[in-house]
Amino acid sequence: MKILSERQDEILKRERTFLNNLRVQLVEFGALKADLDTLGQSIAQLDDLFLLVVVGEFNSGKSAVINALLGQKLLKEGVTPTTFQINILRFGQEMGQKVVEQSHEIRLLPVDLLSEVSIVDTPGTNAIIRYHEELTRHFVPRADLVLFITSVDRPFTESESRFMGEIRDWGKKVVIVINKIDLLQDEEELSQVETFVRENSQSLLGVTPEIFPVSSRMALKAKTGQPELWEKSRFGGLEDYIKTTLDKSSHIKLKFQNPLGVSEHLVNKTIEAAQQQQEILAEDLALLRNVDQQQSVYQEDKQKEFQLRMAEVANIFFEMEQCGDEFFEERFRIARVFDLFKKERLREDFEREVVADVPEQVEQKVDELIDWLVESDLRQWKAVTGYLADRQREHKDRIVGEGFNANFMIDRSRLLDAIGREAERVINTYDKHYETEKIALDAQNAVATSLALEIGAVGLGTLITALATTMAADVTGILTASLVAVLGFFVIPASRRKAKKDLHTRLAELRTNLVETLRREFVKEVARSVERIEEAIAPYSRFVRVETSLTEAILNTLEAKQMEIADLRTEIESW
Ligand SMILES: Nc1nc2c(ncn2[C@@H]2O[C@H](COP(=O)(O)OP(=O)(O)OP(=O)(O)O)[C@@H](O)[C@H]2O)c(=O)[nH]1
Ligand SMILES: [Mg+2]
Repeated sequence: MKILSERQDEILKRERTFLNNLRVQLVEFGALKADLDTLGQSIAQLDDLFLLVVVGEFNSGKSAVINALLGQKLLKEGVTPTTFQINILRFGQEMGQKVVEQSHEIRLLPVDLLSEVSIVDTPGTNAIIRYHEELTRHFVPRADLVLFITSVDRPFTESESRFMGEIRDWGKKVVIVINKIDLLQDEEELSQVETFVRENSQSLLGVTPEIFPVSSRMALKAKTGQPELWEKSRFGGLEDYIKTTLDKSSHIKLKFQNPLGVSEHLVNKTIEAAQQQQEILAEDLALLRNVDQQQSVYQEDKQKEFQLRMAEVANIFFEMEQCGDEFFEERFRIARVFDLFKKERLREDFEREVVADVPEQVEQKVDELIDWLVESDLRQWKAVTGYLADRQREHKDRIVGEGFNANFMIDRSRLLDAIGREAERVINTYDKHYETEKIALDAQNAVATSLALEIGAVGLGTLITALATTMAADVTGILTASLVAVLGFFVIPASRRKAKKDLHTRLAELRTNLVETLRREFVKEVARSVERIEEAIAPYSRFVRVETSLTEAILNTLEAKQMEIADLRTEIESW
């Protein structure tokens, strides 16, 4: 017996595969349990594309009729109550069974017919009370056809007629099978039984149902090696009837389309959620780009500011140079030649007039620079934290539905919170004094090292004073030494020139060295500050990047599913 055409069968297989894959995908995407259940039900519906429910008194031969339909003795038959629970028979590549709840069991059997119709075998009507609820809720309402089995030896028992009344109330199509006709002597007896059953059921149902007298025992034998018994079993009529009742194209179409409608709804819902997520992520990405930009602007600003401040430092040195030139012009004169021998005095004068407060001025400039650097580092932290906090607030009130993007929203929120807390911690514990001291010390040590001076924690000013003083000693020293040797008119202008030149060279060296060293320190500091902020937001930016590509993949998958649904729909429409 075959109900579906080959094409329908193929579409059914495709649809089943599609639905099962979709379910796996939706589980992966974190779909809601309720949605998964709905999909599960619609898959089960497709698994039981047609549901044939077989009921009747115990021993009437329900299991035997099913065996005959399947063409194999797959169910246990017996003269005493044999079937103790509701068995739902479905197609399976391999035999198998699973208990679904306590009251019914799914048996998977590798019989072709079952891929088109699922059959429910039930315990005898006298034992049915226990399963009543289950049958009412699960099977009879979904049944496409109810086969009511009664047997010639005990036609239409009391419990059977009660149960038939219920089925009628469910509005189900009932077909009566009078089983075991092989037990009867002749046609006469058969027609007596038939009349009895017809009259009883008619008064019960209000209509005359289809009645099929059969011998399921003979039918099974006919299918398993004794084909000559087929006619006698009269089973063919029953099979034809089942086939034509179920094979209604429009009816099948509806059955095929229903799970697709459910799938489409779920896919669209998930796409919507994914798109929402994508929007949030796009904004997140924009924010991160903005922070990036802020960071580069911050770095550039620092560079510019540094150049300006260093130009001021350079200026101090130029002024000192001029001052030095004037000093030498003024002192290196014939008229004052004897003063030049007073080396100590000369040195002191140089210190007082030329070096003067240059070291303090330079130190102050550098201190200001460091203060400003520390201050703007803190400002940058606050700015970035501010962005993130705003971002967090923006979505905090958003109702984080359940399912799909709930986890995403929670993770994201948690990350932003963590960063917020970290930033807050940094800002609260930011010790400006300590930071400033540390940078100042670093800078000073760097300058000392680069000038090959062994001066500890004495401050940049002391350092420059020391250098300037050595310089003065040198200049005056050279001068007096040459004066002692050749005291003459020509020596003085030459010495003056040499003193000036020496001073210029030394000052240029000092200036370049100082500025270069400070620049290196400064660049390092700025980089450190940028890096610290970047490190703090790294988990968030990683999350945003990963989620962005994940969401895109999900959307691609779901869009492919939409196409597949449309495709299956067209196929079903056009068969
Ligand atoms: N002679 C004859 N015996 C049959 C026929 N069909 C079933 N039987 C026998 O009747 C007995 C009951 O058959 P089952 O198929 O177990 O009946 P059931 O309705 O499933 O019974 P429960 O599961 O106990 O409710 C078994 O011994 C079968 O071999 C038939 O067509 N002719
Ligand atoms: Mg049985």
